[in-house]
Amino acid sequence: MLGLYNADYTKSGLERLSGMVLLLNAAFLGEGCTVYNFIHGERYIGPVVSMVNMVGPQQCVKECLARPADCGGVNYGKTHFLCEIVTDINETEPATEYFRIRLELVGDQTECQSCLSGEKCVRLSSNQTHCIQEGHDPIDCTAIHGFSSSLPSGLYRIKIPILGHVTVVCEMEIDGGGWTIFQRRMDGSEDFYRTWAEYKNGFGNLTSEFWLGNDKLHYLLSQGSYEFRMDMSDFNNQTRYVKYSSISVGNEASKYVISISGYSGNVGDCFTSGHPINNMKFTTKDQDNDLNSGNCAVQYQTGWWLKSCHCSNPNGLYLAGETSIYAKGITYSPWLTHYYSLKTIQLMVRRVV
Ligand SMILES: [Ca+2]
Repeated sequence: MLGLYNADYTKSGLERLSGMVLLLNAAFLGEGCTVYNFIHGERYIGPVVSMVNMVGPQQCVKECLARPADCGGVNYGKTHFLCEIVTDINETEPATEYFRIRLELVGDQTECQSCLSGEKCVRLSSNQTHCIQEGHDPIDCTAIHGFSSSLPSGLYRIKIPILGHVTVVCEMEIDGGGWTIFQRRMDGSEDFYRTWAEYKNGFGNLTSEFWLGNDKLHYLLSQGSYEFRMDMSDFNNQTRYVKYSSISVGNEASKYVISISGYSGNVGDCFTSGHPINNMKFTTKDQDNDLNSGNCAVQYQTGWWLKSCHCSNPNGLYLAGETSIYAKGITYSPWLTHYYSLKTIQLMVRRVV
């Protein structure tokens, strides 16, 4: 069984986002557990016995597992997707663009021995295992939160219709937890002025800024009744949120038409009044489905459910605070007008059970 976690996971607010929990292959037969600790901003001095370019951290860990004799840990270079296999892990050095992964064999299988035949033993965090019936993979973060309400925020693997296994970011603390995050802005590291195909499939980095993808969102929400919440902050670290008791998103043939209702929150409603997104289709720079004579996505450098055009622009440009540029930033006009681009914004859904 594999499990990845970050032991330093007690921070609050958006600081947590840099310390992600990653559960790799969250379903393994119980043969004892190797736990992987991510330490950001550091690398092992080595020696490095092998370097592999252009692979993800998951593949990097697999490379390590494939050579147990000489892999003591791995360095992962985020900029160039560089995987370094190292033998000696006694010495480390600061390295901004890296994280190192320490492998640690834990447990003696006793927790897993309680699983019945036909069940999988799944390690969901550093200290908890759960028995899951075959064919009962978690369908969203609400299900994972249901296994244990003490599970931390971070990356988890879920299984949704048609698309199968998908890695998602779960928010396990805000408003009771159990939220599946489908969009996040935090530092301007990602370009959100993207094409239809890119919004369809998703883009970005799950540990920082990303759009999960319209197909994934559609199939995720097709599994039940979901509520929606958006959290935002400005550069004075003030926060606001809005919440809607119901959200659904159609398939690509419908142009991902969104249905949203049941507003609450501590700032004015943007999604069911003003320029409501309710019943709107998704529009990108290369596919105009809005109600404006032009293309609102082009006009406001975004991709979103646009009417003619918007009250809030979560996927707008990262303009970082006050700006003279009207409504192209990450704006939420009832709060800070269309001349202020927010510091962070996060959109998420939770199944109503
Ligand atoms: Ca139009």
